[in-house]
This record gives sequence, C-alpha cells and structure tokens, in this order.
Amino acid sequence: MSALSDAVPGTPHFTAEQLDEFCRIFRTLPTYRAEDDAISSSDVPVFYRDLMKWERTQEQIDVYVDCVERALGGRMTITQYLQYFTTQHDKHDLFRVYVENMDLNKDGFISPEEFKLCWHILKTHDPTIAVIDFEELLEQADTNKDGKLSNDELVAWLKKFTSRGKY
Ligand SMILES: [Ca+2]
Ligand SMILES: [Ca+2]
Repeated sequence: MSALSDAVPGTPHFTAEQLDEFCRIFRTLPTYRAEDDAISSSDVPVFYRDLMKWERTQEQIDVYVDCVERALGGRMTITQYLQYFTTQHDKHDLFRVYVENMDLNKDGFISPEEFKLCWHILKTHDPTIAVIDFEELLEQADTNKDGKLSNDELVAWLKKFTSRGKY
C-alpha cells in the first residue's frame, strides 16, 4: 500500500493494488526522475499503449504528448496521472479535471490563450464537444456576465451541453 494511492480520493474503478501497479510501472520508465516524481512526454506513448495496455488511438496519444509538452512544460507527475485515472469513469468529474488543467496559470479563469492551447484536448476525449471559438463560448458560458470565463462556468457549460446532447 503506497502513500500515493492512499492520497487519491474516490477511486471506485481502480483498486489500491492497481494504482500501486500504475505507480510502479510509471517509476520504471526511462525518463522518470525521483526529484519531480515525473516522466517526460517521450515516455507518455509507452506508458499508455505498451505498459497500461489501454486502447488509445494514435491521435489521442499524440494529443496527450502535445498536452504534456505545451501545457505542463514537458513533464507529467504521477499525481497528475492518477488524477486522470481516478476520474475516467465519470465524465463530469473528468471535465472538472480538464478545466483545471486548462487553467494553466491557476487564476480560476480560462483565458483565450488557454482556450486555444487546450480545447482540442477536450475534443479528443469527447468528439461531440462543439467546434467553437472563444467569443462564442464566452457568450454562452459567461453566466455572471463579467466578460470572463471562470473554471466553474466552463464546467457548467460542458455539463449542460452534454446532458442536452446538443451540437
Ligand atoms: Ca487561467
Ligand atoms: Ca464569468
């Protein structure tokens, strides 16, 4: 039982043993360094496809790599991976995780730049997500009309449009 898996709340679809196994595999990868408990983007495809045996298309893998490079500065920590694993089963929790990762400077808002960098990642996970530009999204999602798109507003918008099944 590692301290890591104990630290991750709400893991109904993964046992502590499975999470420990993910961590063990993660830490055997060539670019893993104990200093930051992270791997480089070059190990991302190996991790998903060969070690995890998860079915992912090449396109999805490319987007993960791209995301790690551009959004996370080239390194992804085990904690960030576990966050994804433990929310895969619930789309709404997953949206929350995506939006929080999209908010690169962690100010609680999604800027046009952050939107531009990360929207295609959401689309890869859920192809039904609208092709939309930032202005259009802001118009629909900015419920308190302050001209800014908060993380909460974006999560609410994503939930609304998926439950309606629109677009
Ligand atoms: Ca931000
Ligand atoms: Ca707003």
